[in-house]
Amino acid sequence: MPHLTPHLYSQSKSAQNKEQAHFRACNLCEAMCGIKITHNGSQILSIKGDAEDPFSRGHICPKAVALQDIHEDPDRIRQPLLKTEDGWKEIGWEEALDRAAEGIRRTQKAHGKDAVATYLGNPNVHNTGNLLMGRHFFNAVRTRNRFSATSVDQLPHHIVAWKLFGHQLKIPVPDIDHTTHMVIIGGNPLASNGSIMTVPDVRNRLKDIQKRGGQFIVIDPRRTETAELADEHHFIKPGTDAFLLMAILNTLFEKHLIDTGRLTAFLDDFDSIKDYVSGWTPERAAAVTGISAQTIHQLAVDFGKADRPVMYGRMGVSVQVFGLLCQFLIMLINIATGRLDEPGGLMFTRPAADILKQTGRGHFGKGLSRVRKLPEFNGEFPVAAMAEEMLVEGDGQVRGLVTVAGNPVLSTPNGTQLEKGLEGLDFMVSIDFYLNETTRHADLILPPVSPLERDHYDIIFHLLAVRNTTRFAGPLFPPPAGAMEDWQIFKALEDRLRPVKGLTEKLARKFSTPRRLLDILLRSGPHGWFRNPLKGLSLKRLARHPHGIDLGELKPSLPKALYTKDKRIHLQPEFFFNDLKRLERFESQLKESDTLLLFGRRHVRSNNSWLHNSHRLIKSKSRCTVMMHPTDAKQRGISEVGQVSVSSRVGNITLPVEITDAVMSGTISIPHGWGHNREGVRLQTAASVAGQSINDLTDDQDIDLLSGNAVLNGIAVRAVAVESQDEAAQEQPSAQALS
Ligand SMILES: Nc1nc2c(c(=O)[nH]1)N[C@H]1C(S)=C(S)[C@@H](COP(=O)(O)OP(=O)(O)OC[C@H]3O[C@@H](n4cnc5c(=O)[nH]c(N)nc54)[C@H](O)[C@@H]3O)O[C@H]1N2
Ligand SMILES: Nc1nc2c(c(=O)[nH]1)N[C@H]1C(S)=C(S)[C@@H](COP(=O)(O)OP(=O)(O)OC[C@H]3O[C@@H](n4cnc5c(=O)[nH]c(N)nc54)[C@H](O)[C@@H]3O)O[C@H]1N2
Ligand code: SF4
Ligand SMILES: [Mo]
Repeated sequence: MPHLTPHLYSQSKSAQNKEQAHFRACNLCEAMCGIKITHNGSQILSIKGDAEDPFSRGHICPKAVALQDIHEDPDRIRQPLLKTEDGWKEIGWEEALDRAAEGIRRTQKAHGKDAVATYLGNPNVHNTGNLLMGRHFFNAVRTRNRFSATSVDQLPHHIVAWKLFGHQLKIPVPDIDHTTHMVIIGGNPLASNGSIMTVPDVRNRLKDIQKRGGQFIVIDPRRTETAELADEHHFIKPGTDAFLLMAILNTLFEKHLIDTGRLTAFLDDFDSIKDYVSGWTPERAAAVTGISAQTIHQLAVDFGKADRPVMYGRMGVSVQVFGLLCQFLIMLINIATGRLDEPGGLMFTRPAADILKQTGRGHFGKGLSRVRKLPEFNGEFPVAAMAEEMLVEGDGQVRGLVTVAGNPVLSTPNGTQLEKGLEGLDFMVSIDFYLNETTRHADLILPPVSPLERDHYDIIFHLLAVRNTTRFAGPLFPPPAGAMEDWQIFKALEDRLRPVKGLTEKLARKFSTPRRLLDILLRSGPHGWFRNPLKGLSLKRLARHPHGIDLGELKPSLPKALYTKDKRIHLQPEFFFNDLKRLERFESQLKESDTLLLFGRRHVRSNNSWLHNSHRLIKSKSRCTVMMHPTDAKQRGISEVGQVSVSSRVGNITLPVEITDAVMSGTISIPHGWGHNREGVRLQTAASVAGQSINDLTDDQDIDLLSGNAVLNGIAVRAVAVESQDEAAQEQPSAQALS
């Protein structure tokens, strides 16, 4: 294959001042909407939906224009920054990379290689180069102290996929285009645009279920945008879904609505399930969930009798105290009714670039974290343990950190404590293009190019999409002279920290590029050139289709597509149901307490912590509020226009209240990703609407013990009215005061 010049696949002509169109997929969320960027060679004129994208059909959300705002943002870092006594100083790339490597080397030499930790944030998954070249990063910074946003997110999905199907990424997705009965538990696709379910234009796809005569049901402590559109919505007390799911499964058995169908032939360990769930009745679940026994019974029967049902659960059931048990139960309900690998049920994709064979299948508990002895999954420890690894003194203490595309101060539990950990580090380097709440603690910031200055191919989101499609785009604009992509930074660090001597090794490293790897993946994939030299895909062929190519609906693929050696599904109920003892203890606790429970929310104009610097996205009224039910507000004397001070074991924040019956009484909701008022943050627009961070309330000690995933929903809190800012300041308890 010829050496590829960086812009071979760029669709844009170099002619300046001439209006032209560039097509790519938006990389901001998981929906991968096709976009049409009109520009004149150097300036973006507009960003619109790409009507010719076979998957997104022209749909975009208000965030798409933020791609322009990020690109043009004067606050976006374009040159490496070094922290000096006189503040941040721009330095050249060679010096920056040398200093980064030196800092890592020095820390590892003094305290051992595990003394440098790594944290990888969410945008890594939206960055083709980072996904394909990640091994160069981990080869550069060899350490067992690896952390990422996975354990404040989808970790339970990986564990279920690994246990049952033999590969952590073999995750089935709801076939939303063919279902007639969809139950959405703890997901709000109308705001999030779908997750572990890539589903552009989700509003119309949900409405289509109704148009086909079907229905969809939402289970959520808030009457969300999705719930508003649904046929049914049921409030549930945060963190209690496992009771509901046990009761639904139990009722399916009781009412003889179990039929594992085609799966029976390759399904292990199903026989014991009935015994595990017996006794977990709708009445029992009603006592703790807030959903009536009658409704729970009906939910089960309707699901069992529906034509093509599917059950789907997302953040609300993943990042809570029984995250893994919930995701297992949801999978089990789909399996028990024969809905896995069936049209309209939970289905596997057939991505054109399939990385499953190239990636680790997963392992669990091979190592334990130093302080709390929490198990790793696939080489990563739960991020809830990151701060203590820095703060608790002793052998093996973390003294250095490399972050890539992450903002753990705002996104992981007990962010304030993490900041203390970061302050004490000997060395920290961040690969990021913003000076934010996390990167402000770094000694050095290495900024990669803007998302529009690089190739884009959705390695992960095609894998999780409700339809098989494929789409590639080169950069819209050439990167400025000397600028580096993340993966180039990875390799530059690797060259400095792990130089190779032999010519073959040197060449292998030099020629390892995302484009070459992607080309190989496409050629060797199920739609590839190796199978069909005349028409099969290669990167070059794909690049001729700027709107992407439709590869058809999802098709049944089991048992062949399983990654288990014996091509059978291993339910391993003893592993998951071991957690029922903990569930019983939790049940007693719930009955004794009437604490206010805090849960999160997303808004279509935010994207975790990092899009608030786009004026267009934040200009309407402040969204960082405490949503509270009228009854709860009244009890506490909180008025419509007031401020409310919320405290948990670990901290306290004060925010404006929004009194609404859209949240269940006994619960409050605060969005995450806010709190931009920390000193030294260089996000001018975001700072003007700073808000506060919910993760100054979430507790690093509160985890789903079965998986190690953080608990970000269902946090016990106290809320009081605040009349004045002075009073708010007085309300700040120390962490000890509440513990
Ligand atoms: N606009 C926007 N889109 C995004 C993002 C964003 O920040 N903004 N983030 C992206 C990312 S990284 C992700 S992971 C996805 C997440 O995608 P989703 O999971 O669809 O997003 P959330 O809005 O967090 O939905 C979680 C829902 O669970 C509910 N919930 C909370 N606690 C519980 C509970 O205990 N039980 C039940 N049943 N429900 C509960 C919440 O009220 C909320 O409606 O969104 C992605 N898309
Ligand atoms: N309470 C609560 N907390 C949550 C959640 C919740 O629902 N409730 N959701 C959780 C979830 S699902 C997630 S995924 C996490 C997200 O947690 P994180 O990934 O830690 O945080 P982000 O806000 O996504 O920060 C992304 C960072 O990446 C940078 N960035 C963007 N693109 C690139 C790039 O291409 N290269 C590089 N090098 N940097 C880039 C941005 O500048 C920003 O600093 O938050 C979690 N935290
Ligand atoms: S839904 Fe997601 S992918 Fe689509 S335009 Fe909005 S942010 Fe981009
Ligand atoms: Mo996420």
